[in-house]
Amino acid sequence: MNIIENEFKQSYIRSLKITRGKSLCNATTLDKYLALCNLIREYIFENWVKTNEIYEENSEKQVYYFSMEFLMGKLLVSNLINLGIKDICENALKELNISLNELEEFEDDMGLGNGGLGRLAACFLDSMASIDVPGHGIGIRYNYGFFKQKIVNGYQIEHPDYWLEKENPWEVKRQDEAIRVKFYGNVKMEYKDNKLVFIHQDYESVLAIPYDVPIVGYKNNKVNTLRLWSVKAEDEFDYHMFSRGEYHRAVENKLNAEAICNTLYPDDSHEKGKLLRLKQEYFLVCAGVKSIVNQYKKLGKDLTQFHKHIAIHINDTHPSLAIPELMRILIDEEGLGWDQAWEITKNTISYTNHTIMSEALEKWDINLFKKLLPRIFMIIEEIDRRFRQEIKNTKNTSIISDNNIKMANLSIIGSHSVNGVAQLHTEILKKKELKDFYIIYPNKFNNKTNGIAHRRWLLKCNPLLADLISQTIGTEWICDPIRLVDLAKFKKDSYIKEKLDLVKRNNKLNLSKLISRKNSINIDPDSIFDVQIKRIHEYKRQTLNIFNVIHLYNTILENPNLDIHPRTFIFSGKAAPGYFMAKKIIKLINTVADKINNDKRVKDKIKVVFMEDYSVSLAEKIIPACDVSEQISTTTKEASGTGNMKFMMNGAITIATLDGANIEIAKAVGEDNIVLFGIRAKEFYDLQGSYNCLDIYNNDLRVKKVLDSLVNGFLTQDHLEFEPLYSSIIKNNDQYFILKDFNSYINAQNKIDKLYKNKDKWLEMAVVNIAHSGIFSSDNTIYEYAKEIWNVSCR
Ligand code: GPQ
Repeated sequence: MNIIENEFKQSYIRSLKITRGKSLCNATTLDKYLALCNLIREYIFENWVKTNEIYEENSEKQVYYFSMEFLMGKLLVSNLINLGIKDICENALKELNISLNELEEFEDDMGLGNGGLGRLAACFLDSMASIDVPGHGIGIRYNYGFFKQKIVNGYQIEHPDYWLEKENPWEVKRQDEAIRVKFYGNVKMEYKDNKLVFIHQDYESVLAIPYDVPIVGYKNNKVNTLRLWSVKAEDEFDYHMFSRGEYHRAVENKLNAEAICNTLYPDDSHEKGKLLRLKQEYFLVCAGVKSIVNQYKKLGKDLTQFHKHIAIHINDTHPSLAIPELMRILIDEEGLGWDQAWEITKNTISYTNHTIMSEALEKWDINLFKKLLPRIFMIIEEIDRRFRQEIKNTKNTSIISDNNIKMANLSIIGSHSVNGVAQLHTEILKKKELKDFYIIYPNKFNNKTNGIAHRRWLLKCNPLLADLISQTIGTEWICDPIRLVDLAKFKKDSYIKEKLDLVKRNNKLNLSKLISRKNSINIDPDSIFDVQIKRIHEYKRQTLNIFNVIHLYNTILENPNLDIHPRTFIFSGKAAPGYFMAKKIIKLINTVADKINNDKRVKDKIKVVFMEDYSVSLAEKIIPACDVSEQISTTTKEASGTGNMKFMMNGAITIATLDGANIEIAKAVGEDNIVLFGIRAKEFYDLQGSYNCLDIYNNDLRVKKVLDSLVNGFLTQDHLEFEPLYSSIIKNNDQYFILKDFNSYINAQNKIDKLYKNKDKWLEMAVVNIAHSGIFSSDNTIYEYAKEIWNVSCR
């Protein structure tokens, strides 16, 4: 053991003593875990203070990334890696008979997000800190994160995720920086010194309390901040009621007020128009913007130059009230005129659109809105009025219409940049969904293809592969992911390919063990691991995947000697609690799994596994073990996808539709190194109106057999169980083109089987995929945001 490890050991024992009051021999897992976190905090805080000093001294422009979701996962090991002390720590702990792995397992996931959008925000924080962008997250500290999923009899059951049960060692509460947030009431207008002023009165207010989480850059001594806001009822309003003897109402009011931060809405890409959600959105924006303005003024800077020092980015429209809120502060509190405030606001704010699906587009009923946020409503009305005055035809572009406020329209009008998240998505925004806006503001629109934090999604989650890569091409790729391309030279190198095969086999063995523990299913680590893990959604087409499995099962029953390489189909993902069809899809997967896994006639040629409670940390275990990455959404529907990037980076071969970032992945690796299938965007649009899915159902016997098996008792005695899935396809004329793409998908799957049988070719494809995954690091994405949207410094 070297000196540094020895020092770490001593410091750790000291930390146990002074932060937990324990010695090693009577420390529990909680003590051991918290003592380690507390020690690491010390290292982090040193750099946190220094980073903030540098930002202030150099007066650097700061970026604030506003998001209702930050799906951070676990922080312990990622912090160790970024500090550059993981090995030291791991070895020192080993000396003390403590397993770092076990402590990592003990940590709760910070699951403050639903899926892609929230995880993107987390990846962006990692990259901003690591490439020296002065960029911070602003979010909500939900008491309950994304629900925990249990599978009971094949059905999803939701349980609360109380992630704060153990104290959270990664946050610092700063109640002295609380912000007052006002709801309801009315606005009085009066003239003061010949100027019209707006006074918000008779409001109800709550306090927003910030909790700061340090975001550690990779070995660059930079530590940025994720500021999460929690809520506290105002003491005085309790006090008045208590003194009037209205005890119960006072307590009720307090609980009501504090409900704002209780739970994350679990409906991914689906907007529900609920009052509490609107409260959450305004709460985030009001507290976030005000604290930025406070800090800005504290530094003595001139408010008219605000946009030159501050960039505010809104992650989808959820934080779009930042626009009227900044206007309100500049006008009502700082006394600026409308035009000047408007220029500052537009130049401060930029907006990312993450979907074109109409059910996800946020709109608020004006009556509900006006009541909750009277002053903000007035400002939105005025923005809309001025827009209508300036633009002639505003049929699709006005902010207020049909008694609704359209948040995407507000976001576009009130910002200087609007971006989509993959090339196809941005093209669809410009040419179709937001065409009328593109005509008005051609220069606002731009593309920023999503990316992933390659340090978490390769270096951390797949250490064996990371080591192999570093031994082969050096370690530059860790800070400069494009360098992964140097691996391409080795695609014919049998030594490297053999090693890669061993790494994959090892990861598959580990996952097999986990599946055996969790699902009590024994799977063959030498089978093809075919994986679809993501939110359960009709457009993501888990149904198409399971239809192929049923078809394959039918084929094996007809031909027991079918020559295929054994395959394990792995699924994981959560359905929104109120999404009936998605829950049926989970039940269908589990029903098919039960039937096939227990049918001796299948002779282990195929197995189906549904892993419960999908999360960031579970993804970190599944992805390194994957051979086939399922990215099979209906074309035009998946704005980008980011799981697709994680899989290719870990050497999986993608089976994909030409949708979202799949198209760019195909371009990067070449069509020989990905398996594409299905209709393309043009055909998708051309087919609208002319397609009839019954033509396929009646003419393709395989399709008929699969669909009928949902309702004829083949899968389950209960003929009604899957009837809704069956009839939704038929009644909605196969809205997601499952039947349309079926044949093409089956052929693609057969192609995968053939390719895998040539192991040498397969490994070559895997090398090419890893080599070309570097462009999908969020470091690159953030680099482009920094240069082209935010105009801030970076490495
Ligand atoms: N996305 Cl609008 C979400 O995860 N949640 C949402 O509410 C919306 C979008 C996803 C989108 O479906 C994926 O295609 C993207 O890759 C991801 O956002 C990040 O941009």
